[in-house]
Amino acid sequence: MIPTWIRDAVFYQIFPDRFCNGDPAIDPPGVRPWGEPPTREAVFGGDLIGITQKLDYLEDLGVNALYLTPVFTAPSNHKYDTVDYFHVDPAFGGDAALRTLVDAVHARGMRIILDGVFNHCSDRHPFFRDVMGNGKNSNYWDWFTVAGDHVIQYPEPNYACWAGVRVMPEWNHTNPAVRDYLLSVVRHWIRDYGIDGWRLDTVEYLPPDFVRAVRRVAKEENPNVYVLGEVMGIATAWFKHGALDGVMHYKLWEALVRFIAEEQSDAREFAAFVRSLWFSYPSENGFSCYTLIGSHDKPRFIRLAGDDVRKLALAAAFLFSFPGAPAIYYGDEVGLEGDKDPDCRRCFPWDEAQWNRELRTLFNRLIALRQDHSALRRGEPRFLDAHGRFLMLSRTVPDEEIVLALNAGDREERARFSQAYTDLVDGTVGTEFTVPEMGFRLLRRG
Ligand SMILES: [Ca+2]
Repeated sequence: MIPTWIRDAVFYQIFPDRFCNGDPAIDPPGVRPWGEPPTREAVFGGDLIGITQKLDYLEDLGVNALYLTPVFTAPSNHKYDTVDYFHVDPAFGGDAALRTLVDAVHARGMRIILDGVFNHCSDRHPFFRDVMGNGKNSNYWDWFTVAGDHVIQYPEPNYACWAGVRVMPEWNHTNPAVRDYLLSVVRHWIRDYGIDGWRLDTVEYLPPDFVRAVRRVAKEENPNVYVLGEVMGIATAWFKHGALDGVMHYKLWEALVRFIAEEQSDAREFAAFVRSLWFSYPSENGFSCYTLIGSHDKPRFIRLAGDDVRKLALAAAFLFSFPGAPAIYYGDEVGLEGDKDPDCRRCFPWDEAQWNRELRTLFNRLIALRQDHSALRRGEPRFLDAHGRFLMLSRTVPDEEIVLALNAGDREERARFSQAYTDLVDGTVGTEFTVPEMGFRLLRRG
């Protein structure tokens, strides 16, 4: 039921308006200069043509799966307010640009998943417009939840809307016609465009049986499709009921922020929490989570870490040594800065002079090591040690064991073994290794 490719996936998350402007001719009105600090409303002209143009960059980095935040026609820069679920936004290049991108991604042996926003739409969606115009006489009246006999938007909306935001009316999922409509969207982009999965927005606000239906119809179209949920809390129930393959692992992200970025917990607390999290989920789901150190909804990790690049490197080392498909939020690999939304959605700096080269090299190396060693992708995780700010995490498959020795403290530590291990980077062999302050080693048994 869960596609096996997810165990070998390394994701790259793209916010399309901010990654690359491949075609300025289709820019929306009012585009701001590339690299200017983003505001809530600013548009920068990034598009899917730009992503296709940068596939060499992504392949060189080593990622093999893309997650795009919403691409369907919508008025905002983030496009979580869909107007037309069956067409890609013209400013992103329209349907043709998505087809070209999907085909180009597949030609490189890579995958691509899209963002499905099925909790709500835009108040400019034609069905909601119809309700606004015709009230109870609208054919779509019971597609939404309106208190009264006509829509009121000001001063307060009288209909269910996302987080009380009037421009995002919520679908009435108790109406079977609504479900059929949204499920036809799920099918369309798999069947007609060959996308490899859906990331489902705000899953915790959707009826669980609807989420289960999304997963079911997605797999009917293609059993190899990946169904990922945005779940901020503990995801056990979603897995128990077969509603999702994996979740965006925000609980692991929180633990990394507390232990490494903010130094609010020690290695023992971190390891205990991560271990209990691991055992809370069925192992096949744990291996299929999307593990992250950044997203469009959180301040950049480097900012949370007080701009200490070494902390970002340690978090990345842990992520790439832990089960789940590790994800890079565009720009994290070159040290792109950013505070909470909208600042965490800055334009990708294509001027290489602005890149942190060491960081970029580190991400390259971590991806390559993960792809070279199946233990890092498929091995069972086990903490061998966790004290102070030092931990050792083992990953084991039948013919290989790899140990991450991670030192998030300001004193040198030692990793000791009863038999010989080999450092995967510098080739040193021994039974005892120094691990520098704010540093790590990846060691293979034998
Ligand atoms: Ca453009």
